[in-house]
Amino acid sequence: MAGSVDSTPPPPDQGADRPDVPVEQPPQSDTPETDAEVTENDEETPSPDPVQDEAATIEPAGVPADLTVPADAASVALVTALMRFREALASSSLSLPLDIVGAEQARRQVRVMLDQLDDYVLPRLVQIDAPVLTVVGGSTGAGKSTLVNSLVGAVVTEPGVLRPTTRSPVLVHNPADTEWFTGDRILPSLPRTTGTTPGGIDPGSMRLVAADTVPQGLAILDAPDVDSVVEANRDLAAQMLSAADLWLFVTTSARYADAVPWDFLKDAADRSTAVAVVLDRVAPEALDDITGHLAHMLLDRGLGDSPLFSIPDSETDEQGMLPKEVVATIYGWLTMLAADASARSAVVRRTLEGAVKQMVRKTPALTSAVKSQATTSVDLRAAVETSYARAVRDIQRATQDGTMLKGEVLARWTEFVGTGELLKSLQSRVGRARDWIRDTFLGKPQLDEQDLNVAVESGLEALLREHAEEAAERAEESWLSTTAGRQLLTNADRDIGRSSKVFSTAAARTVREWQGHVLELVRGEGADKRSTARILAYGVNGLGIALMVVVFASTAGIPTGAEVGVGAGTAVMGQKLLEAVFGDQAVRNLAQKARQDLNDRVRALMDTEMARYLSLLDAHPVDPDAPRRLTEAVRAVEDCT
Ligand SMILES: Nc1nc2c(ncn2[C@@H]2O[C@H](COP(=O)(O)OP(=O)(O)O)[C@@H](O)[C@H]2O)c(=O)[nH]1
Ligand SMILES: [Mg+2]
Repeated sequence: MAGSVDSTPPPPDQGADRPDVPVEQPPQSDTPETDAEVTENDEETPSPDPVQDEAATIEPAGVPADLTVPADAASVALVTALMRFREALASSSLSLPLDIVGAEQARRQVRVMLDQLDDYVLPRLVQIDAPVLTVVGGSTGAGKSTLVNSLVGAVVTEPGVLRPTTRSPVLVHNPADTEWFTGDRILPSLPRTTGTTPGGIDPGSMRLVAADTVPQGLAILDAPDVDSVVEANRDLAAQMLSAADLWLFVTTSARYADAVPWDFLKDAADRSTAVAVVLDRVAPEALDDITGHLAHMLLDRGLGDSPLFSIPDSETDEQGMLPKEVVATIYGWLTMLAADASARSAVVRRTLEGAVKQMVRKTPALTSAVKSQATTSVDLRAAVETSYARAVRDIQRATQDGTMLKGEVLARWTEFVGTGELLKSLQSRVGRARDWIRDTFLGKPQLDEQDLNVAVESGLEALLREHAEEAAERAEESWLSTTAGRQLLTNADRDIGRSSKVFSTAAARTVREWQGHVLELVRGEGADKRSTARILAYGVNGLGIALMVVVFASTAGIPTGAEVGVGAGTAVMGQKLLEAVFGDQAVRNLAQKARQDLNDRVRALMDTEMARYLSLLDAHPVDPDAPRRLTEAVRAVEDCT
């Protein structure tokens, strides 16, 4: 509900604290009146009776139902392109999760662009006839609120020394323009409050005040200080300035060279926003010097065509207002602007086009920031994958090149197959090994394979553990060497640089399951009766162990004759034993299958270990397609401008 302020200054006893005057506005036409004459209240609404000022308020009619999309095809195309661009922007904001160089800036850029599209560009394009929003901006104490009150001729916004930092921004408009502002057409993130009492305390909302001294077709927004000590207020000030059709930038003769306002003015110049500058509290004798200098500064910074107004230093009255005559020029200028449809449209189009062009200009840098995210994410993943792939490869090698046939495994195996006799037999007459094997094993299926099994188990487990440790360590190291990697590791288990807590158990299970699978292979191979009989004769466990030994010696080569050494040589016995039972080809197949199965299990085991790293990365997803979408979307916008 918009409060209303009379054009005539209120009598002293009523003051500015007059309660809300209930007013209901007629639905806004598509093309608001261009002349500044005050529109009277709708006749359906009883004229406010001064005696019944505190009567119940009437709900405002809300957003105009007939939102108009600009009729010309070019504008429609631009709106469509900008909506797509908005979508691409919103999705790229999700694709900036990694703290790499330029990420924070890019995130900010996305926020600023989204705000600007929502707060200004899209609503403005869709409703090109909406009143010109003049945002009064500047540093703390520059005199913004005083100027707004003096222009409106009533205390609508709180000036003063008290300076509450959490004060809601105030938007003053003509009563006939109410409908343009009550809805969420512009600055949709700010809920509206109404009422004429200045100094609302909710900084997250915007107070609407209807005043018939403000010409129809133009609204004045008293924004928070651009240099407020409260960050939220500074952000809000920036957001409001980017929602402005026109900036009325207030500065004082003492502070016009301050850096912060010029950062904003520079941004306005970059964006070709329409800006008018108000130089406040100028001592008459310094007027020429200071305005000359300021005009020069504006020219230097690309704002040479901005109107420059000066307000001579004057006493404020008991309501804190400046004398009418000192603000008359600004008031006259604003009124003229409001009354002139083509001047208004020129201001709006200039700021609108400037905003769109600035977005187009700034997008490539944003796109490359999004691209860097994707590259970084790929790099981080690759570092981890490489580390674990190496572990898998190393284990694969060590389980085939004879490495496993050392120590305890070798000792148990030689114990199992016997040493001296067999070796001698192999060395002198390899061809007779088969006979020996038959003689040795036949009828002794209950040989104690248990020890050997345990030795294989613990040997393999130790191998897996060693490589899992190394992989984890390498992965952590590589992540620690990058900013984004360090960021991901902050959410990690402290022990991520080591194999996981459950690794030992998982590795033991993997080995046991592989051993089980090897036995299955052996059992499954004896399909015909003859081999079944032999398998029974030699024992499934014994044959299974022989197969494991063959696997462990796969790439070591099966030596013959004089080359036979202790490690690889003992594998020959396994090979011969299996060949005696299954035949050469079958043994090759069995060994191949057993090897493949071991590799698959090792890979699965390491994948689980690696998943600890990848899940950290997956918690920061980057869409690799985001840069392309952004580029295409901005190109479409560019084509419309
Ligand atoms: N004498 C004098 N005081 C002013 C003038 N403009 C602002 N002030 C005072 O300066 C203080 C800050 O003004 P205010 O309008 O609140 O500044 P804002 O922070 O930019 O909104 C208040 O005490 C005002 O009364 C002026 O032109 N002349
Ligand atoms: Mg103020």
